[in-house]
Amino acid sequence: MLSKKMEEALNGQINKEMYSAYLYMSMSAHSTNVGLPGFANWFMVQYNEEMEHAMKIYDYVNDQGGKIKLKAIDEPLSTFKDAMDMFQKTLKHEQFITKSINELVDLAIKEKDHATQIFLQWFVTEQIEEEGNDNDIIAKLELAGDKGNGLFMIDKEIGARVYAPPVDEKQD
Ligand code: OFO
Repeated sequence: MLSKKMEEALNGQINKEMYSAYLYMSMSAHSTNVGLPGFANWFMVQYNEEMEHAMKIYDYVNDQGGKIKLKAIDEPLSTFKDAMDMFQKTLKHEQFITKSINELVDLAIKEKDHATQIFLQWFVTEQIEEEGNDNDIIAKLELAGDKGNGLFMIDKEIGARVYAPPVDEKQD
């Protein structure tokens, strides 16, 4: 069972994950517009992952007998200076999400909510991977440059990213 405070905070995190999905969908559209299909693919995979994060929390709140309360999703940016700008904004956003997950863990500890603490560990680990991926691509853009041949190569490389849907853990 969730406390009201925990329930509210988890609902808030669903909104943040939905915003993340929206933001990356917007970056995907922008990448398509400027002729970067690999970046468009990468951000669309990211969009799918964010929807998965939102649904994971949604299912958890329901499983705990909590109440889902959806809120409006903020409008994301729709234009970006270049590929580097998109990834710097992505990293900054993921750092914000990491902080938000850490605050949820702090609250779960304060509330002595062991189930939610365990549930959130998946997100703590996921954020290490998310920030790591962004740092890697930023390093590549710094190294190879974010125009001409270098950009073309990175676009090709990240265009190979494939979305792997989660296996259904809920089969009893
Ligand atoms: Fe990008 O990890 Fe969820 O938001």
